[in-house]
Amino acid sequence: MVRNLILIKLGGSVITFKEKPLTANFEAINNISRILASLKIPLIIVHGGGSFGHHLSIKYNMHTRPDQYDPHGISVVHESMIALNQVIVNSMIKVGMNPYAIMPSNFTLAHKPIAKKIKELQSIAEDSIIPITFGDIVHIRNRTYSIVSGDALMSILSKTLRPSKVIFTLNVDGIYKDMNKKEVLKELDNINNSINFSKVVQDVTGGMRRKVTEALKICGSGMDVFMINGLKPERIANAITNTEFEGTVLKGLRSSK
Ligand code: IP8
Repeated sequence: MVRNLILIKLGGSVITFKEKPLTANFEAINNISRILASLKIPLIIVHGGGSFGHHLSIKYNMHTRPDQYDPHGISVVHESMIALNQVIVNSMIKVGMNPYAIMPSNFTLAHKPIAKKIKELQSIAEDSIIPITFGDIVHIRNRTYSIVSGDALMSILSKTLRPSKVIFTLNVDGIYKDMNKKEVLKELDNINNSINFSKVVQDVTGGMRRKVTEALKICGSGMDVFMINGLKPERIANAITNTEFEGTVLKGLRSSK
């Protein structure tokens, strides 16, 4: 485990207005930047697509399944993610952080990790620079492309780097035990070495389902995963500094030895 390395995903529903195409939530981004700037610890950031990448992926009918998609669609989806990344990078620079944008094609090949490149991200993070990457459309092989989600990148990075905390930010307070009562599960533990996934996800959205799937993969490798409302960023700081916070912790599977 890398001491003090924190891996954070900024969810698309936090950093953009999902129902408004190509519209960043500047206020939310700036609030997160201010909070993260106050934490002097090695960070790696991943962000989602929200109303940038997702909006255009739908328009050009592009998915995670590798296919020969419309070349123009490939270009504009990729560009939209760079545009959103720039908004976040500039917000962070303004508050004195040192973000360094890195495309997933730099450290993955057909969705598989390039361990040497990923370890390089760790060295960068230990040097007061913050690697910031994002879900993207990536080349697979023979003219085929596919969307790699920021959630999948969280799994890929966690497996190689084993950060001390893995945090997903959402636009809700955590994983709900009861959707109607908006009752948040504080902790999801592994029962008999497996987390009761079906019980957890039946009331949540597809987006949340994917997030929880990736989070469970990370838990399966022994790391705790935090699900926190990114619109209340002081909770992120509290989770990082081991102060009481509102959100859900998915407990990593520990070996029984
Ligand atoms: O929002 C999706 O990343 P996600 C990126 O983390 C694109 O699923 C290009 C749609």
